[in-house]
Amino acid sequence: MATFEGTYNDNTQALKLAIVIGRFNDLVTSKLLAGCQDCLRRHGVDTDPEGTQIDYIWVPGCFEISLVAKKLADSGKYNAIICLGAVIRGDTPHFDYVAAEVSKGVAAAAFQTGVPVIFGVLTTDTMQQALERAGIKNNLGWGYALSALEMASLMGKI
Ligand code: INI
Repeated sequence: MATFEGTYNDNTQALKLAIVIGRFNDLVTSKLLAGCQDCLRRHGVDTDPEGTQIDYIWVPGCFEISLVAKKLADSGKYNAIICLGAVIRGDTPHFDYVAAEVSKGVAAAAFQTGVPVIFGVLTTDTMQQALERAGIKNNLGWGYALSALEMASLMGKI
């Protein structure tokens, strides 16, 4: 029997990635994107929007992310897709609907297509908590990029 593991530096200059970003709460999502790009650049990926390795797709909000992620995954063009969004709890149940749909939808896009689709969506109670996770303390965008690199590598091995 064997052990399979993805790595972070597996021919990264040949990867094709898509990043889907929700414009809602873009104070947060643009910071997640910057963290994501920083990580990818440091692992050898060309993050230039005019380059050949990453397509960037902005959508209105998290609710729209899954549809676009599924369409991108269906195209067969990408080794991994990273979804970035921020759902912040307000005074109404809206948060619950949006958070539930995006989490189910991202999982379904990956499961139905076999393409890694990374769930880079913050779900927090406050804007402060979201900003802390988007760079004030830590930038989770970095980790989402690492997950994409690892899964793209792993899917090529198993
Ligand atoms: N979209 C988000 O990305 N984050 C949110 O916190 C949010 N809230 O709370 O309303 C949100 N709503 C918009 C939603 O994603 C859709 O864009 C909109 O409903 C149109 O379909």
